[in-house]
Amino acid sequence: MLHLPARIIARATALRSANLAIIGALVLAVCTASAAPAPIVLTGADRRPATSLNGDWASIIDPYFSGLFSFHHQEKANGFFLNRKAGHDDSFPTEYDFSKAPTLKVPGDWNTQRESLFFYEGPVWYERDFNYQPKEHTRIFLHVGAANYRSWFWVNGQKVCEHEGGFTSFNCDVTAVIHAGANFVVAAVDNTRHEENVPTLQTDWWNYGGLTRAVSLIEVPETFIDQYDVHLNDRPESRNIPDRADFGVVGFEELAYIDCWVHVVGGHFGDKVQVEIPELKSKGLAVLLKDGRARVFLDVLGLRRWSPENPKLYKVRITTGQDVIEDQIGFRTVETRGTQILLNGKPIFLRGISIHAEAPYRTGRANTDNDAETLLGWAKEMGCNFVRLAHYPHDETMLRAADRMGLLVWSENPVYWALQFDNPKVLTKAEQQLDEEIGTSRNHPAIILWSMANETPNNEARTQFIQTLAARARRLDPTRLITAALLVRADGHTKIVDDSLGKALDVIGVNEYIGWYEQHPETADVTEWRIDFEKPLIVSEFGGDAKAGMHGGDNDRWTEEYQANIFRHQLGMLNRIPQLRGMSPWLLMDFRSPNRPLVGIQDEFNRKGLISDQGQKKQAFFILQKAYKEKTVGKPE
Ligand code: GCB
Repeated sequence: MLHLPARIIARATALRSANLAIIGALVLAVCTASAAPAPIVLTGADRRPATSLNGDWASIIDPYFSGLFSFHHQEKANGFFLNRKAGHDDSFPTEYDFSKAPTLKVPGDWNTQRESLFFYEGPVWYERDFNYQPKEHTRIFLHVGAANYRSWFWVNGQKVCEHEGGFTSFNCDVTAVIHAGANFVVAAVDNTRHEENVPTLQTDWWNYGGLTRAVSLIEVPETFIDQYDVHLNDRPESRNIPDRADFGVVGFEELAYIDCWVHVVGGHFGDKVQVEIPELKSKGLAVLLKDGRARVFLDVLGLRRWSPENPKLYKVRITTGQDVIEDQIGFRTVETRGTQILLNGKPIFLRGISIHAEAPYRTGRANTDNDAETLLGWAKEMGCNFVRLAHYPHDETMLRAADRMGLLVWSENPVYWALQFDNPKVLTKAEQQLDEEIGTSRNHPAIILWSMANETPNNEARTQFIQTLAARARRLDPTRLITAALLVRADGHTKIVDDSLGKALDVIGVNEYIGWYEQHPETADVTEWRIDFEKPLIVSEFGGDAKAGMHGGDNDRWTEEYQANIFRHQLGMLNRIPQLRGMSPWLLMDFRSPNRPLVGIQDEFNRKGLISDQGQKKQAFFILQKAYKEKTVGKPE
């Protein structure tokens, strides 16, 4: 192995950066700036100094939405967002008063905070007073971690934004309306289900409403870093810049290539953007092009790659003008070769488990570091190196924890079951949520798979719709793999995977419930698989319900023994599928679902967890743990 003095590397990097301006100018010809201003993404928002607006917010339940709409259903000019007090204006009665209203905690779903709201679906108003001292020459964003499903925001009575989609973060520009001293923010959040929504009317999880994730104010300089992408590139030739041979570093095996792009809002052509990884003593500099992006390339020595065994994260500092952001990023590659999944160039078997964002012990929407660490801690204890974060983007705390703990992640958008696939408006909604998911989460080394959909009907409109999403995801992020959880067909005892959507995927996911929704656990022993794609396969769901503490024979439904029996037979069957590269059984912990009314057993919980919502491990947990720890399931790596 050759050892090259750091000096030469630095010079190589500097030369490369100098070349960038010229290359950048050429690239300009093909880059067109879009007409409408793009929404502000704020990648790494949780890494920026912020004023938290978490805590108690006054709340008014408004099932007919009369706080926003008049008796002829027109948007009011004097809705609840004005935050008047009862008796404030004697020419017209004010029939609400936030200062007298009960509070709801933010972040939090309303369903588990107040008994009367348990099944509530509809609009709820939130109000919070706050003090603020804006600095000059800054922009201020109200950053909302998630509001399920539609939301409207006003600051000091002025509308600042509307948003649709319950599982992604967004930013409302409040610069023009916030002032020094006392301010107030009002939000209306509506979780009514509609056929045209993503997800649509039918799901198998609780429709938790509210400001379910953290809310804060983020202040940035007028010119600020909106998005950035920093990743390891094992194919430096794709950089399309002079080869390293030009710098006399041929054959230098320890050299690693880190490619970055940075999108700056408010910047000018030629502004400098710097990316630095202090621990690796590496810096790269480039200039901003007319589309507001700079591409920065670092050549680094001595990189320790991120992996489940060694989840090494580096501090990465990005600077332009007055703005600086420091993130914690790990570097790894992921790709497929035939039916293999390669992590850092080596075949890997994904020993996984599916997880809903359901809070352990207290139930409700998970949204704290503690929730994330408990859930992912159980996954680690079970021997997992992989988690499927179903069925929507999980929050930043979960992804940060996965980065730290070394768990590979399948991240999923909420294209679940039967959306209106032939409705272009629905596609736009799904695209928007995908953009937000990828835009905000693109630097998590843990995420290796973007999942486009779960169990969708196999028809032309569906295939078109999801192919469009898959193409978009590849454009937004060519560094990760695209998957979806497909349904399988059966012909006697043969399971057939031939859904035409498979063509658009890098990795095929399939869900099956042998032993629960079909036949008996033992049927798995005689089941064969025909997979019509030469691609890696992940069995993204299997399992069955068991109430923790309920016991009986192997064939008594709802008992721990029955669930354990399903797992035993499934593992045997899965080991007979040559192209199986991973699994994420359904699922880690019981979760609330209104589809599960069986009294005394389900009580509105889907009981397919290997752990109960109160943390009680069921027998199947230990069966999977043994198989994962002893590596008796899956191919040796
Ligand atoms: C599925 C769905 C999942 C459900 C699960 C079940 O196939 O993908 O969302 O919760 O089955 O328990 O029925």
